[in-house]
Formats: sequence, structure tokens, C-alpha cells
Amino acid sequence: MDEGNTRARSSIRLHKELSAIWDAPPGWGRLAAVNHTTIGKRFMLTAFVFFLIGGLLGMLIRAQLATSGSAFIGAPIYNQIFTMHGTIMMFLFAIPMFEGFAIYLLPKMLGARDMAFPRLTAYGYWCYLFGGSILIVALLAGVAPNGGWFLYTPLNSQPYSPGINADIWLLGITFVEISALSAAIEIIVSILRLRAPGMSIERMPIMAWYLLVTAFMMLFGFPPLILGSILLELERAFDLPFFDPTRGGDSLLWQHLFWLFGHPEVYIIFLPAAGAVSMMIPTFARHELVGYRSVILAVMAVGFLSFGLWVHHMFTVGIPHLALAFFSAASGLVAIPTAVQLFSWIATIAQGRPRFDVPMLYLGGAFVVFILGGLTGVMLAMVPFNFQAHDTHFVVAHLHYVLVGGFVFPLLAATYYWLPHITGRMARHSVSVPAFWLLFGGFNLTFFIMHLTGLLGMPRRVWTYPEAAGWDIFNLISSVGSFVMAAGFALFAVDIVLQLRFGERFRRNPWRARTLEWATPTPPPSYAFASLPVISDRADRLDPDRIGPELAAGRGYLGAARNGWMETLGVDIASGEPREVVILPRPTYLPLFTALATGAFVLCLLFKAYALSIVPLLVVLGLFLAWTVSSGSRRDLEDLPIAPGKTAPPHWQVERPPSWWAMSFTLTADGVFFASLLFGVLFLRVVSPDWPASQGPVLDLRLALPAIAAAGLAALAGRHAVRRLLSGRPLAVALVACAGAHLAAMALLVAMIVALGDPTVHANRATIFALLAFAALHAALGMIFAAFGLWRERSGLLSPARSVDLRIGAMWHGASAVVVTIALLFAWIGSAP
Ligand code: HEM
Ligand SMILES: [Cu+2]
Repeated sequence: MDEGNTRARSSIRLHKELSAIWDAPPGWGRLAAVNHTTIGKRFMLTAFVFFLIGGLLGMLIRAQLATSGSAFIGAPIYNQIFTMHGTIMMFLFAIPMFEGFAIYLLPKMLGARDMAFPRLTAYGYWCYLFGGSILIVALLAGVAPNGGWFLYTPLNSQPYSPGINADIWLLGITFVEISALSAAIEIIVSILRLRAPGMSIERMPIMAWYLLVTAFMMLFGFPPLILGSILLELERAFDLPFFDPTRGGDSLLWQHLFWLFGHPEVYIIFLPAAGAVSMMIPTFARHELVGYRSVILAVMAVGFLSFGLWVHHMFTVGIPHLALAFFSAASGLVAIPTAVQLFSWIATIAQGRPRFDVPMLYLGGAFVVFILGGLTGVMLAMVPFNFQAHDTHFVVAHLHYVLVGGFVFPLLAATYYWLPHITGRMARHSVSVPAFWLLFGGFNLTFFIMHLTGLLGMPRRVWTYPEAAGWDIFNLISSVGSFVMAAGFALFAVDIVLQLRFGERFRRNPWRARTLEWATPTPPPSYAFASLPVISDRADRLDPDRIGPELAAGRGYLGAARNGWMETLGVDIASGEPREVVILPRPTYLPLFTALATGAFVLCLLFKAYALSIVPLLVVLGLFLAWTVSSGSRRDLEDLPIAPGKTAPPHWQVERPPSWWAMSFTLTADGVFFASLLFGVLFLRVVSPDWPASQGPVLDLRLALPAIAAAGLAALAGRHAVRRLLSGRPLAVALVACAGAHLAAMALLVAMIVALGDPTVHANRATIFALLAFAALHAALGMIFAAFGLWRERSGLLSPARSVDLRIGAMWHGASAVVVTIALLFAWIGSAP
């Protein structure tokens, strides 16, 4: 028998064995899927459906604005429609589309078999679906949010928006955001830890850098928004006056918290798309990306800078001149790293031997549109011009040029580029080119005109305008343009369907790309790679056509099925040396059930059934604990063979497995959240005019100091338990002491909250209430962590070698002590007589 034949047979056997382990069950079992390929596709498909809904709303807006005095939709519905259009596009389309894209592609680009926390991926998807559905149902029921996608107060405060509309935004979007935050943590950990052996951090494909920076931006950008949403919901539901200027609050606090998120958000949308461009251009230019390192630096610079720009959305609210000058200059500055990327793309094309294909056509359109949007962006960053154009259709034109040029067109290019990977078929391209010209022409017709109507003074967010204004002809052209664009999207959809039905099949790598995702079979099997590649060069200089068959034959790492385990490799963050075998969880309904319970909790809050909401909350907690039942091992294992002559321990036996990193980044997000809260407290104390210097409540130090001591004790006991575990001594007493100390801290904090009196009388009390409640929550969760450690120990899941569960708990106990101390310090300063 010849060698090729044996190899083919053995690779088929390997394929069967791995499929048996990795494939989700059929039928209803699909709901239990946790695999990144499946969930990634679901994310993208769902995001696309939301895009269609959002686009439909955009068409309705344009239909209404086509002529003056139109009677098509009245003001109340118009308000809901433009608010939902913006909300859907930003939160339910752009971000989830990026998440789905990352979830589908990342492991394949990095040479891994899945993301680090597959059940979390699935949970995130269900949360997104349910949260998004709440918003759509509200739209159909006519109670959708109607105060603009940035939900400014006081318009969206209780007195001016008494209905349920704003609550739906606050709760529904927070639901979706929490899932995005968990995706961000998962993306960071997967990029840092789950790569092919030998893929050092300097060898990562450029996309991984973009996604890493984006995920970090989400880690820092979303907590302020989540905090703002919670505070506003607390104000709406319980009258805590954080934003009410008559009781020491300040509407501008909302704007700061919102734009602290909102400005980075546009880069969170733009960067993944730019990453896709940086992957596609080298393929079509047949030349590696010019200035790979400069691009990485530029992307990081964008990440940093974008957090210093939020005030440029607030130039007209009346802020000091110096601040205006600073934020204006800083806003102009982001043009530099953006230009670095543009020049790198141009240089790549110039140095290569460019080949033309449909994705390149769409990229060309993206360049033109994005550059125009960038230019109007620099205009808007100039304060005097901003005062003129603020809240006119000029801004609407600018934002669509940036979003469509920076996200939608690259996404269309990426669809043509990567869809063959998903389907295993090549696009037909028969209607792709006319579709492009309709889209490109229609887009410019729609939005270029808006610069003019804006300069002529047409405000945004008005449902109609008088004929005397003289804007009719422009608006009509703009509306016609939007229908041309819609025809383009329809043609694009037809093109995709044609590809799915009639596209030519191919085996792998149709574009002759040089990155790893093309080394999988197409469509990819659920385990992505039958064995994992060894990378000895930069990951954009590989040869998928050679690597692919080798991996399929099981010649790489982990090229055999073992114990029915879903395995992938964990590597050293910097060097990419293999460190551990990461054993991933099997398909399960738990994420779905947990998301359902979370949704029930959100609905309880929405309908103000606060007492009832305890039930789903406890169910959520219980289900999360149930997730951990199947993880870990009851005995220490020998190192496992991973390749001829090489072994590595299972992940629960190493010092810093993915879960340890996940906890670190969760605490980072928690820290950002806390810092935003402290910022809010300081902001109100310093800026708000109606802030009594002395008549605030007095924090009782006889309660505060013991609370700090108890929280510190909990942290010490937690660390002590770890030390005892590592030296093989019994540790139950230490953990019980830890839980007890948390309980004491919590009780003291609650006592202080009660002693505070009515938190609705003044923002001073409301902020102290928020600080104390945040600290109490940390103590309560600390008790759960201690109990969890105790339960793991009783179940025999801990040993000196398997200590990570306990060390994760100890991280929380430490963080909780810091939070309690700082919160009480701030509360005490604010309450000093
Ligand atoms: C599909 C074609 C689209 C059309 C015809 C369209 C049309 C419009 C119009 C006319 C407005 C102004 C509403 C007003 O001021 O009353 C608007 C606002 C907005 N659009 Fe679009 N749009 C489209 C696509 C997009 C995309 C792809 C995004 C983002 C990814 C987006 C994000 C927004 C946002 C954030 C607003 C501001 C909403 C607000 O003021 O609350 N749009 N759109
Ligand atoms: Cu901005």
C-alpha cells in the first residue's frame, strides 16, 4: 500500500474521532452548541438581521424627510424610529457583528481549536439575542426608546419620559453590553493564551493585534456606560437624584459617562474593520503588509488616544476654554495614527503586484468614503466650526461617512473575502459589481447632500420642516439616494444567495492567502484543525496549501483524540511556547438556561417587580455555580503527551491557566467601573452648584472602621487558605473565617446604608448610597467565592497542584478589601460635617 493512501485513511479516521467529540448534537441539541464556529456564525447572522431592521428604519426616516410637511409618520413615532435606528446600528449590529467575526475567525487565525471559554461564548450569544429581542418587541409595541441613541438627561429622566421607553433602553442595552464585556475578556484571553505553538506575540497575524486592542478598549469603555445606565435607571425607578440639578445632581454627568464610552465606541467599531482591511490588502497585493510594526503601534495609539477625546461631543455644553482647546487639539491628533494605517495599505499595494477582485472594489469604496468622513471629522474637531454645525445634518453626514466607510464597506469586502471560508463555495460575482455601484452611488447621493442641508441649518432629529426653509429639493435627492442604496443591498443579498446555491466548490485557500485560517478544510469542521501547526515565521507569511494537508493528517500537535476530551493548547503569552493542554467543556444547555434566567431578571426589573426579581437572580447564581461542576479533576494527572517527545500538564494544574487571566481582566473591568463611579462622585461634588458643604449625613466611623477591618480580614483569610492548600494543610477553617469576615463587612455596610436615611433627598446621599451598595455587593460576592472554595475542597477538586480555584477566590477577596476601603474613604469625606 502506498504512503499517500495510508495517510488519507488515517486522516479520515482522525476526522471521525474528532467529529464524534466536537460536533454538537443534532436536532434540539443544537441549542446546546458552544463551538466557536457555530456561535460565530449565529452572531453574524443575527447581527445581519438587526442590520436589515435598522436599515429599514433608516429608509422610513428618509421617506418621512423626503418632503416638507410630510404626514407619513408623526413626531412620536419618528422619535422612536431614529432612536432605534441609531441604537440598533451601534449596539445590535456593529458590535455583535465584530464579536461574531472574532469568535468565528480568531481561533482559526491563531491555530487553536476554539475560544477560551466556549460556554461563555454561547451565553453571550443568547444574552445578545434576548436583549435585542426586548428592544424589537418594544418597537413593535410602540414603546421603544425615543430620546435619541445617547439617551441624554433630563430628556430621558422620569419627569420628561414617564413611560417605559427609556427603561427598555437602559435595561436591554445593559443586558447586551454585559455580554459584550464578557466577549471582550474572552477575546483577550484567547489571543494571549490560545495560539499555535511557536506563534510568539510578535508573530501574531495583524488581525489578532487589532482585535486585542479593540477588546481592551471594550474593557475600558463599557464599564462607564454600564455604570451610567445603572445610575440613570436607579434615578428613574427609585428617584435617586444623580442627574437632577434641583437636588445636587448634574445632567452633564450622564454626558461624560456616556461619551467616555461613546467616543471609544466608534473606534471599537472601526478597528476590527481596519484589521480586516489589513488582512485583505496583502492577499490581493501579493505582498506582505508594509510597516507591520508601525501599524501595530498606530493601532495601540488609536486605542489610547480615543479615550482622551470624549469631550469633543460636548463642545457646546459650556465648558472652560482651556478644555475646549485641549480636546480640540487631541481630536485632530487621532488623524495621525489613522493616516499611518492608510499609508501602510497604500504602500502595500504600491510595492505588490495587485490583483483585482470584488473585495478590492469594496475596499476602494471604503477608502473614498472613509477619507471624506475623516476630513469632516477634522472640521468638526475645530471648536468654532463645531458651534455652527452641532446637531445639524452635517453631523449626521459625517457620522455616516465614518461608520459606513469605516465599517460597512470593509464589512462587505470582508464578506466577499471570508464567506467562501464558511460555505466552501466561491462567489459568482455576476451581480457583485453592479451591487457595489448602486451602494456606492446611493450612499453618496444620500449622505453627501446632508452636508449641505446641515450647513443650511437643518437640525438633526426633527420629524419635519417647513417648506419656507428651502431644503425640499436636497432632502428629496437624499431620500431617492437612500432607495438606490437599498436596491444595492438587495442586489448584494441576491449575490450571497447565488453564492450559497451555485457557487463553485473549492478545497482550501481560494485567494492564495498566507494566514492560518485558510489552512482549515472549508467549510471548517467543528474542531477547526485536526492537529495544531508549529509556527516558525510571522503568521502572515505562511503557506496554507502546504500546512493544511499536514495538519489534517495529524502531523501537528495534539493530533490524536484522547479521553473524549476537547483539547487545545495554552501557550506562553510572549514566546508562544506550549504550556498546558486546555480541556474545554462539552456542549451543554446551561448557557441557554442561564441566559433565559438572566432575561427573566431583566424583565422583572423592567416591569418593576423588584421583589420577584430575586428569584431569577438566585437561579442565575445557582446556574453559574453549576457550570463549574464538570470542570477540574479529582486527582493530579501526569503530564500529557502533546507531540512526539513533548508533554504538558492539563490546564487546571498550571499556575496561570486561562481562567486565572479571565479573573484578572474581570477585576480590571470591575476596577474601571469603580473608577467611573468615583469619577462621578467627585464630578458631582466639585461641579454641581447645589451641593451643601455641611448638612450631609454623617458616616459613623464606629461602623466604618470595623467594616474596613472585616474586609481586610477576609482578604487575609483568603490568602491564608491558599497557603495552607499549597502546603497540604486543612483549610476549611480559613475559608469559613473568610466568609464570616465578608458577612460582617456586608452587615456593617448595610447598617451604614440604613443609617444614611432617605437617599432621594440629595445627590450627596445618593452617591454615598451608591458607594456603600457597591462595597456591600463585593462583600456578598466574596462570601460566594469563599463558599465555592469550600465546596471545591470538600469535593476533592483541590490539591497543591490544583489550586487555581482558590487563588482566583483570593484575588476577589483582595479586590473586595480595596473596594470597601476606598468606598468608605470617599463616603466619609463626602459626609464629613
Ligand atoms: C442603511 C442606510 C442608512 C440610512 C438611510 C440612514 C439614515 C439616517 C438618518 C436620516 C439619520 C438622521 C435621523 C435624524 O436626525 O432624525 C440617521 C441617524 C443615525 N444613523 Fe443612520 N442610516 C443608515 C445607516 C447607518 C449605519 C450603517 C449606522 C451605524 C453603523 C448608522 C448609525 C446612525 C446613528 C448612530 C444615527 C444617530 C441617531 C440619533 O440621532 O439618535 N446609520 N441615519
Ligand atoms: Cu468622538
